[in-house]
Amino acid sequence: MNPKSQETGGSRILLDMEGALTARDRVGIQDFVLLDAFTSESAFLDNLRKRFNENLIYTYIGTLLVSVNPYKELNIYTKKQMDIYMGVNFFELPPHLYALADNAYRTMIMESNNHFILISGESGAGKTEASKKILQFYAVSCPKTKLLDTVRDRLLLSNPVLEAFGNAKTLKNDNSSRFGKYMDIQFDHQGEAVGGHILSYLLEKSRVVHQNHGERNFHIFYQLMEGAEDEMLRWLGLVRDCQKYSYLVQGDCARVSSINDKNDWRTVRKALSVIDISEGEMEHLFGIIASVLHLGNMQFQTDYRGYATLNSNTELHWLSKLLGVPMQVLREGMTHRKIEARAEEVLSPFTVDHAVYARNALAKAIYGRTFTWLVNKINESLANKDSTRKTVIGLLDIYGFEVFNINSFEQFCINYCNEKLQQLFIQLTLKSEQEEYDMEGIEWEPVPFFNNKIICDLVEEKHHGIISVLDEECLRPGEASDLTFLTKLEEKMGSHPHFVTHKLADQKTRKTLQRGDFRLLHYAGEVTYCVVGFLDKNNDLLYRNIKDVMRQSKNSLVKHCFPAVEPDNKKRPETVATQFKSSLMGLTEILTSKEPWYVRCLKPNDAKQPGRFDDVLVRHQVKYLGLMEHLRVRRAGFAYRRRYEVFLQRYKALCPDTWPHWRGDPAEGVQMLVTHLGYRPDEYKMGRTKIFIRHPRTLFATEDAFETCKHELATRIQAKYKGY
Ligand code: AD9
Ligand code: MG
Repeated sequence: MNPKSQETGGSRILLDMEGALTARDRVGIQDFVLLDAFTSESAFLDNLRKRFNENLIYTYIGTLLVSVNPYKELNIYTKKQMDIYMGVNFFELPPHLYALADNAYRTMIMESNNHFILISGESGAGKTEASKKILQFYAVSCPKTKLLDTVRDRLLLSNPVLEAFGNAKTLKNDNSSRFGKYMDIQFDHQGEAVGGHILSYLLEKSRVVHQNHGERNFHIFYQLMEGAEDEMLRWLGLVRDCQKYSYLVQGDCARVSSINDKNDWRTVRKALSVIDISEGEMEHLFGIIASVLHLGNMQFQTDYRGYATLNSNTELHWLSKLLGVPMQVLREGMTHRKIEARAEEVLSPFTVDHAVYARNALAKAIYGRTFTWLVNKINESLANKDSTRKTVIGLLDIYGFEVFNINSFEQFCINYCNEKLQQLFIQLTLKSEQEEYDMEGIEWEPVPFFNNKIICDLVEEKHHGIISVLDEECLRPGEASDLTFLTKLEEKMGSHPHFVTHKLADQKTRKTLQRGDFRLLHYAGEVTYCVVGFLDKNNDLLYRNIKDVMRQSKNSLVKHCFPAVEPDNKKRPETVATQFKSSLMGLTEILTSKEPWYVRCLKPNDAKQPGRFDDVLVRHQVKYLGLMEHLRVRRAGFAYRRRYEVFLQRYKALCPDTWPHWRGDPAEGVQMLVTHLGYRPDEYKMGRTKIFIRHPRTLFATEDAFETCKHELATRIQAKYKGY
């Protein structure tokens, strides 16, 4: 433990809290749990607002951290601040991300186990910023005995790279994550960051070919256009003008005041080389980005037979060069598909609509596969070759819940993912907390809460959920359509309390729905989804002969992305939604095997402005994130619990009756120990297998006493052996 906390006795903690009390009227309270009279939503909100107005954006509910996006730079993320928070217990300093990060880190070291930090909140609430700050804290503040600067640089610089390729400006957030990211930071037994591993989840590929008004494509396209040297652009066959590229103009907002694409380009270039992407690979990588833009400009016209032909050879020329495929092969691939007829393969020409569809599918596939390649490259560079046992802290930063005027398959997946994370949160906190008290025979008042499992089931249940119905329709090509999908949903989900359509709705609600819509009542609010495109996006079909064309590429990166034997070369590859569902199940498994920490991010206003705290908006988030329920459970319950054996093993030196060995029943030993330490009866309860401690401060005082005891023991041993 840090020397700072050795100086800090339990009484000092209490003094600090009293100090906080006197300042309460101005700056609010830093932990909702520790103070009385905080049970109403309005009081909760008052406290958040007060603190927000004082630039105090963090508040605790026990060990959960609530964060309100300040939408302005605060001077609280400096190296000095990091040093202050290193090794100091919760509640000794104002709430901070660093305190949470540091406590997770120290618990990991102390207990040799794995942890994760779940960062949640809606789009624009500050999840990605929080995850970056935590990563910086670990990279900068952890001990450095070996020369592992490269690992730290790589951990940090993986961020700008993935953001360039996986983030974009949306109407909600100028730097919106369009993929989910789970990152393990690996630590060795000395607590040094020695490696990392990233898992990415469902990139929103459709953005490559289509953006809504006011939104952009992925940042990397604009960075390349703004930042690349003239010579590079010439080599890629590009001109420095976004307006010339069909895939970049649809949103009509290539420039964003909060984004400096030119600077970001420099950062990304540098970062790519730090994560071990060679010059040759970079050439291929930007060749692919440029080829996506050329694909977007490829135009077709109808020939005299009604089939698609290419308008010009310009794009074909550049594509052939950049993708390393002969022009003729590419031309054929873009305008025909191969079909099998009587054991023979014949070429069937596309109509213009078909050709545009195939072109967009190729652009999405190339981009999506390149993104996967990039994640793998980053993982190679973060991999720790040393085989000794490591513990990890996982950081989860995923796309937040979002509602637009028109919501499609992408929002359906994103919101489903948030629904799953909320379910996990409920399971790990509210539900399991209550179950544990029951199991341990601890008396307490159960807290009612809304369990969103019903919505998760509606989406994902085998044979009955929305995803199953969607997959069934995807199995009936030619017969099924987005509208037959909707009809099937109406048949199957008709009476579900969280599902409604135009046909099923009462008169009042019907007015708010179109015929091609279905509405889900999510935990975070209702979202109306337009079914158009659901089948297509779920199938994510790429014609086989286009894949064959890509396989002939001379470009090693393209070849890598389109291997001769595809991993999903089964008869019928899994649909996008089903793959996503499985990957989320995998994520849940990863997370449930670790110790959780939570950061709940709140968005103070929809205008992305500093200093504005919109009560209605924040109240809604407080409600759906279940913060009040969490507070009630925390207030009714016990902040810490330890198995008797673990507790006794750690603190037995503090009591002459349990030191050095306690041979009796561990529960009796713990009882003896806490009586000796002077725990008041209302401070703890003895369960069947664990001791439950009401306030963290009680445990901290014990921990401090333990540190002092260790220190004294070490001094005594030193003195004893001095003479030898
Ligand atoms: V999304 O679900 O990926 O669309 P996030 O990740 O929750 O969303 P993000 O972290 O990207 O939101 O934050 C949005 C913007 O708010 C950032 O670009 C910053 O401009 C601003 N922000 C967020 N957190 C902070 C902060 N702690 N300090 C200053 C912040 N600005
Ligand atoms: Mg984000």
